[in-house]
Amino acid sequence: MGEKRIGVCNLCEAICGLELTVEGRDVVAVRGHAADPLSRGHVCPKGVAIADVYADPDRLRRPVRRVGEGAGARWEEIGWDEAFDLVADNLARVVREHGDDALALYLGNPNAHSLGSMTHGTAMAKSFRTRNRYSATSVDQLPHQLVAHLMFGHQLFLPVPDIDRTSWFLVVGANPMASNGSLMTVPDFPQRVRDLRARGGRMVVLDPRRTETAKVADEHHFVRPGSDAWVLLAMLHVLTTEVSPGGLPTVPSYVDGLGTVVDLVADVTPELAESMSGLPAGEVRRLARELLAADGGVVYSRIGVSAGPWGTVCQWAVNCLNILTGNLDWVGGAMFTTPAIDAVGTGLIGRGHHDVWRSRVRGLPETAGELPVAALREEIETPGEGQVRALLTVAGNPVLSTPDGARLDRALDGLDFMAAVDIYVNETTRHADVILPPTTALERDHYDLVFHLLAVRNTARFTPAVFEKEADQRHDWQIFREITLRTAARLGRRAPLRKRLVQRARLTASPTLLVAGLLRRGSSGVTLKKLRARPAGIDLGPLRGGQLPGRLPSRDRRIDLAPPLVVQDVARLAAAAAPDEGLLLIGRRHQRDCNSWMHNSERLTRGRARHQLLMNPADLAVRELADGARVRVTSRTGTVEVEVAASDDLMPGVVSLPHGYGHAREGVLMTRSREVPGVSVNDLTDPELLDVSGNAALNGVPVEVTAAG
Ligand SMILES: Nc1nc2c(c(=O)[nH]1)N[C@H]1C(S)=C(S)[C@@H](COP(=O)(O)OP(=O)(O)OC[C@H]3O[C@@H](n4cnc5c(=O)[nH]c(N)nc54)[C@H](O)[C@@H]3O)O[C@H]1N2
Ligand SMILES: Nc1nc2c(c(=O)[nH]1)N[C@H]1C(S)=C(S)[C@@H](COP(=O)(O)OP(=O)(O)OC[C@H]3O[C@@H](n4cnc5c(=O)[nH]c(N)nc54)[C@H](O)[C@@H]3O)O[C@H]1N2
Ligand code: SF4
Ligand SMILES: [Mo]
Repeated sequence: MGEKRIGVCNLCEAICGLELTVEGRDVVAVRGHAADPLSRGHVCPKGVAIADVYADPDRLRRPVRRVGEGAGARWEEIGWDEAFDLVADNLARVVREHGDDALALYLGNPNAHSLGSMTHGTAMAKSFRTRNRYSATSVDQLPHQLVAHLMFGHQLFLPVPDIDRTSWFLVVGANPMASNGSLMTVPDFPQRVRDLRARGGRMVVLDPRRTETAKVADEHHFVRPGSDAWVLLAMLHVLTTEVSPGGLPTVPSYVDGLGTVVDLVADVTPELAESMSGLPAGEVRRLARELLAADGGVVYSRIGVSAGPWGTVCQWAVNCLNILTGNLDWVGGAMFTTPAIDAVGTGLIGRGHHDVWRSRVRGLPETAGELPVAALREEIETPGEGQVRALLTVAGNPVLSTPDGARLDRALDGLDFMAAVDIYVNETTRHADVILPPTTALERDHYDLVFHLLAVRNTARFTPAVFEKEADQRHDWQIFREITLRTAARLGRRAPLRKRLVQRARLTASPTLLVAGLLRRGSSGVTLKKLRARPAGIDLGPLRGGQLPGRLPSRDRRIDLAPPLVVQDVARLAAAAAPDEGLLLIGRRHQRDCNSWMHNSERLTRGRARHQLLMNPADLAVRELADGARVRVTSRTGTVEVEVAASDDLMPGVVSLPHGYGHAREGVLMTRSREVPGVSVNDLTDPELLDVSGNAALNGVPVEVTAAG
């Protein structure tokens, strides 16, 4: 029969509540938790596969150390104490011999999904005084954060589409039917869209591919990759010059810089947008007018745009569109959550900053203390003062997830020392000297410090570990604590006694204890005790409008529509040539993929292959290529060979590969993953193609496709 336990899925931003059936230490069934006020019983195939991660025989449970080099290398289990010392000794040695910046840190996506990473991982990162801090942020949402910092005064004060009440929803460069939403925690997107349409609302999608989301929308329009900026600016043009001739749209009194916006978009006509994007000028005009007329409308854009050449301009334009049409902080528009733990308001996460220093080799600006990960490879390879000689990765796989991963792969061999906090020997961690594996989702307590902040409804939920960890396992926060304290001790870094005691206390307190304290600091009335009594979660109601300007994090409580950085980049855009006439490569996600790491699950990888290069039949025909043929795809940085699949869903001139594939590499110890066909799209992406924020432009990469062999 089994026993029922409540769990939570940490595999995407939807944070679904789970109901697990367990027998002893085995999970025998996983279902959505119907009583959960946010996810309402939703679960996707990945949520069920969370049991596969827990049970995976390939998953590391004890530290391992690499013995030998190259093909002859093997992994030897070692004790925790020995592993911690090995890491601390080597990190401290490199810092002592070569300085603070010789140590680099890369934080991957699952950190955002672990409470222990949020509470203790950030403390560890701060304790390293290196400028070489990198994360998946700069291949993902960096433009969103930079724009929020510049316009609202805090990098994580991010408006969320009020999908449950909107009547007009424009989705640009996102595919929530597959991704389940991003910077929009929206469990059960399919049902919420059905509800939207049932109440007479409309969803419109702009995407170079007719995606799963496009197929359930009222309208879908193709746009050339990398051209959204012209479309969004032209919509602003319509609002500022065509809809209100002679006058200006009205904006709230706490908004500055409208005149600059009007000037910036004066020449970006819908006709210009059409020539750049392929979207007819008449449609651009209609979309702008529909947004203005909607009773609660919202523009939402995500990684198809933020990981493109004009990510920052696009995210800025999206905010401007929502503000100029009266939809920011308004029911049915782009709204701000009021979470029980307000990581923004309490200062738990800093406001952010930009360009306070630059990377050593290419002079790329930092944002909020991080450098663009597209610069990591050159910082390892280029000799000189400040060269990276040691790397610590935490829950990341930059060899598959960052541009020109193939070259980074080779560069990692040149490090003096590499350590990883990770649960697998993957394409990246295979280069490590030592890997320290933490417990996984079902073995640790969880309260979501990140995604309640970005959710379409205000809720709070604490989920105790489903299984007690085994005695010889460690939680990630315990690993971070040991690395921090032992490395600092070896470096003889002695902060003033008071500071040291506070730091030690903070590192020693469990994440759960810290959550209890943070809840007490909030004004929601939610306590850890109440959450323990109601494990499904506590509903705090729909998003609230009319919170501005009171809640604006900017020091003057005003919104800046014209940050100089954006103004300059719009000028650069105005001078840019039309997009390349050749083929442009974009990425995609599938419902049963999870970035680069769930391919070890049998239930997620059986069935029809989905790794192929998708290409419009007309583009195949002119190259005399057959559907299913093996083709060679070449970009400035690399070449891969892969099967091609004909698809009418692709805009002519555009090809698409999913990211997170390409596991068949020497030394990867993931039995099933290695058999999954496919190549890494990031062997084709280009670290020179960056948005002004430093985010990699992974979408819209010029490529050529020819017959293989
Ligand atoms: N071309 C292209 N590239 C992309 C993207 C794209 O759309 N196109 N998307 C980008 C985006 S949005 C992202 S977020 C990045 C992701 O890139 P990364 O964050 O670098 O990599 P992931 O694939 O998420 O791999 C995470 C690793 O963490 C490990 N792991 C899983 N759970 C845990 C845990 O609980 N603790 C620890 N310590 N380790 C764990 C897994 O073994 C896995 O190796 O990829 C980016 N790269
Ligand atoms: N199943 C699944 N879910 C996931 C993940 C996963 O790997 N698998 N990863 C998670 C992570 S880390 C993230 S960040 C989110 C991302 O969530 P989403 O942003 O929804 O990610 P994608 O599904 O990659 O959607 C990006 C879309 O942009 C389109 N696109 C590409 N280039 C352009 C362009 O120039 N203009 C426009 N308008 N569109 C363009 C692509 O065709 C694609 O449909 O998903 C999360 N959820
Ligand atoms: S939608 Fe996301 S959070 Fe929900 S079950 Fe699927 S992977 Fe997990
Ligand atoms: Mo991401």
